Formats: sequence, C-alpha cells, structure tokens
Amino acid sequence: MNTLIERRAILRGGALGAVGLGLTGLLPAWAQSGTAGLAPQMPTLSGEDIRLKIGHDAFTVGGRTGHAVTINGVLPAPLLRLREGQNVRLHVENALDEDTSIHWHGLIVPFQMDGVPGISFPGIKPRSTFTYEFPIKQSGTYWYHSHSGLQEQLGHYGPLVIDPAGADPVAYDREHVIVLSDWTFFHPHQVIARLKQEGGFFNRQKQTLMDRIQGKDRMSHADRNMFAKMRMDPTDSADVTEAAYTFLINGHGPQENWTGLFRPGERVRLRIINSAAQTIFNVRIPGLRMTVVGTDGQYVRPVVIDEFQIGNAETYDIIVEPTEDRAYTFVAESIDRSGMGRATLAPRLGMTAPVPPLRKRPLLGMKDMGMGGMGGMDHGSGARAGTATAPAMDHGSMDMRDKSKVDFKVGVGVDMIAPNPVDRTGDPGIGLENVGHKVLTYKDLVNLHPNTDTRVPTRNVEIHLTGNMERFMWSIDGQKLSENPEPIRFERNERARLTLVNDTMMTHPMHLHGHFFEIVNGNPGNQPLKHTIMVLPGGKVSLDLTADAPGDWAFHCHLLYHMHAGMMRVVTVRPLDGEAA
Ligand SMILES: [Cu+2]
Repeated sequence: MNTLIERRAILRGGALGAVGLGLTGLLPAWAQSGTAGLAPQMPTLSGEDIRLKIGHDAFTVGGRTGHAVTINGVLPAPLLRLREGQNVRLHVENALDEDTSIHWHGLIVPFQMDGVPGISFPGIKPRSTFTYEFPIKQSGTYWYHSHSGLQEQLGHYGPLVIDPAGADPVAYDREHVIVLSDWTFFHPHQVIARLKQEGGFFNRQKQTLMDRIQGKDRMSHADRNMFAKMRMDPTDSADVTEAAYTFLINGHGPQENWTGLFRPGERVRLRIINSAAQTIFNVRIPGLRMTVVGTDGQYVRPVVIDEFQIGNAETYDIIVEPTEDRAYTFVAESIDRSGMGRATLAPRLGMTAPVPPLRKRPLLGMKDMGMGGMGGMDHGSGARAGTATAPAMDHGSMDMRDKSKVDFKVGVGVDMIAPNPVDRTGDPGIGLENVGHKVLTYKDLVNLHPNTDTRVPTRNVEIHLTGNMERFMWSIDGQKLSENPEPIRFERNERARLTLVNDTMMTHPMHLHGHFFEIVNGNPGNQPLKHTIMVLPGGKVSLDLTADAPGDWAFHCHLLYHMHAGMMRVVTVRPLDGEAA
C-alpha cells in the first residue's frame, strides 16, 4: 500500500509517524491529535466583546516549522461562537508591520463592517485597533479571514458559528467544526511569481522541465524538487498542488491526524469550512454516508450523499451517524488528486482507520472546454488534465476566442471564450462524474424554508469569468480589477438574475459579499441560498439576487491567487440610507 500518509512518514520521518501504528494510549493527547503546543480542542471566544490580535507566529506541521500570520497565536484562528439576535463588538488589534483586515465571510453586516480594504473600509494600519460592531441577524456555519494581500495563505482565517435564537432546525448530539486549508512553506509571493513563470514556460515549450529546474534558480535542492513536481499545465485543474502544499484539517497535517470523537449511535454534526487559499476539496468518509443539512450557513432539506466537492469559502453542514465502535477516516482530497487532508472520527483518541490511496488524476472533457452542448463533438476522448495536448487546445482546429460571442474586449488576457457553455448545476464537479457512489450536485440542494422574495427577476446580468491560463491572468469580462472596470450596479431592492459564464478550464468559486443569492437549480420557491458558488469549467450558472444591501461590495473568485490577479469586481447597490433614489 502506498498511501499518502505512509509516503509522508517515510519522507519526513519523525515521531508522529508512529500514529499510523495505532499506539492507543501510549502517546500524550496532543501527539495523537495536535501539533505540539496546540490543544486538541479548538480555542473558542463568545460574548459581546471579543478581542482578536493579529500577529506573527511559528507554525509546525509534518516536522517542519514555518512562518505564519495568526490570530491570538493560533492557526486556524479561534472559533467565534455567537448567537442570533446578539450584538457583537470585535476589537481587532494589528500587531503586524503591514495593513490587515478581517472579512466576516457570509455575515450580513453594514458594508462599513464588511472588512474589504479599498472597498468597504480603509483597512487596519500596523499597531492600531479597529472595532467592528454589528448585530447578528442569522445563524449557521461561517468563517472569517484576511482580505489584505496574501495573508490568508499564511494562516489568517478561522471558523465562526452562530447558534439560532430559537430551536435549531438540525437535531444533533455532538458537533465538530472542521476547517480545511492549505499550508505552504513557500512565501505566497514566491508562489505567485512561480505561477507566472510556469505560464511562460508552457508558452515557450522549448526548454525541458529539467533545464528549467536546473537553470538560474537560487532555491535549495529540496525546494527545486518540490517545484519540479508542481504541475500547472494549461489543462490542469489546480494551480498549486501537493508538491507545494500540506493540506490541513483544523491546523493539523495528515500525520498529526486531527481526531474528532463520537459515541456509537450519536448523530454527529460536522461543520465543514473550506478556508484554503487555492484548493478545492473532494470530501468523503469511507464507510459513512453523509446527510447534507446546510450550506453556506443556510439550512437545506436533508440529502444523503457519499461525497461532495467543496469550493474555497463554501461551508457544508452534514450529519453522520456512526453506529460501530471503530474509527473512520475523513478524507479531503485536493481537486487535482495531488494530495489530501486527513483526519479521523473515532470513539477514542489514537484509533485510526485505513487511509484510501489518492485516486487517478481527473480528466477534462468537452464540457470543461465549453463545448457541452455540442453533442456530436464529444468522442469520449477526455483529455488528461495535466497535458497540453487536449484536442481543444489545438488552436488551429477551432477558434477558441470567438469574439462574436461576447460584448467585451477580448485581449491577451483572454485565451478562450466557451463556444457553448451549459448549465452544470447538475454535475458533481471535476473528476467526480464516475466514482461509483452518490456525489452531491447543486441541483440536490433545496432550501429548507421558502424563498422570501418571489418576484420574477426584472433584469438579466451576464458576467463572464475569463483568463489566460498560460500567463496566469485572471479577470471578469476580460478586465482585471486594477484596470478600473465599471462597478456592477444594482438598484436597491432590485430583483435581478445573474448568469455567470465560465470561459476558462478551471473551476472558480465565486463569492458575493453582503448578500445571499439563490441558485436557479430547478427548485422554484425553495432555491438554495449561497454566498459562494463554484462555476464549473466551460459551464454557466444562473443566480437570482435581491440586491437589498446598500453599499459597495466585493465580488470575486475565492481562489486567492485568482482574486489577487484581478478576478474581482465592485458591486454597487444604491441608493444608500438617506440618499435620494
Ligand atoms: Cu478563480
């Protein structure tokens, strides 16, 4: 068996490799379920006044220590546990020597409290404190994170759970918050520089990989090898892979094996949050079916599944009901199958279950190239993600930039316009089409409560997600945010239908601040509410929006490096309070 865990244990050695041997009771609790110095239990803050201090700390995973940006000294940041109906004042002290910020992801707040520097507030200067204050008007599973630079990649994120004012629509005996993330020992600016260089490499196609690696690099041999393994080809499904990333669950690497306890027979609620900077995960628990009861903090009708794909910034609440006195492995496999986050659910600390091997790298098909509706063209010859030889990439055989399809300028930053994008809300996500068990799709989501705004949308707004993969350029309607595109404007309380069209071959988890939109997924009256939605490659999705939150809001891809590259817009809802209509 050549599982990830064993491979890592061999490569990195260290005392924690013994965990896989099942030495129940022989190791102290932290060694079984935590990095040294981090308690297995998540630090939790509640009440009306909460103090958060953003600073630098060392972070250790897999026997190696790196530099992190932390909140109150921990990664992930403390769990904020609030109650619907309360007021909260969050005093955020910046102990960094650069600006910072906190965005409360999915929370309905006045725009001045939304925490996006340059859009909703000026940011928090070094050695200063900013107090956020707002009423809590909702319940469910959310999170919070930096909206400054690339700090999120360095550890600046944490979970936020709001208990309902009344009875919880979800019955459960026990719960665990599960924060998925990606950690790298590279500085994020190194990562982004490389992403751009890699693109140049694939453009030139003259050098061999080894020429490049052995060239003018001043990196250590180990780091060169790691980058050599990073696969960032034009048809790849992830930009940054396991070669550069350690996938974390509640701040624990696969070896540290974060463990959540249960008693057989209990209904266990898992609040799963994708806090990764650049990783979409496939989540499953071999041996346990999962009942989805919520997404993005909103309650849905229970749906039983075996696996789901979770985009950056999405959250899912699921119920599992383990009846046996045994351990189960919680698997969070990266979308490109280059690695996984691993945790364990067990009746006692120290128990482990088999870790499934990584599955084959996913293939991209005609749909992923925006040719979904062109039935006769799909010969079943899927292109392997990770090669540049996909048939559709042969620019000689088809015009991938048919400018007549769109009404924006198609410049060098756009390498493809999907010829025939289709609604993919019924698809399970890249690589999950034929896994032999039930995978959640967006069409399975039915809002538990009827939608409150039943008006028919009066305006259609089509928005294209665009890019040039080889140059690592990412944009909306062909323009980066730095090019000062016009904001996307809504009349206050306007009911509009947004259609997002993905003209690229990557999945983009798109997030709108300050609002929930409804996915138009064939469940009229009970369309699921989301703050973040994955738009599959070559696909499109329609969203009904009631623009009821006045102010300026960010709208962006939640892949951190895509947002950083410019896949972002300002959404403006007017009039403000007291302003003439
Ligand atoms: Cu993106």
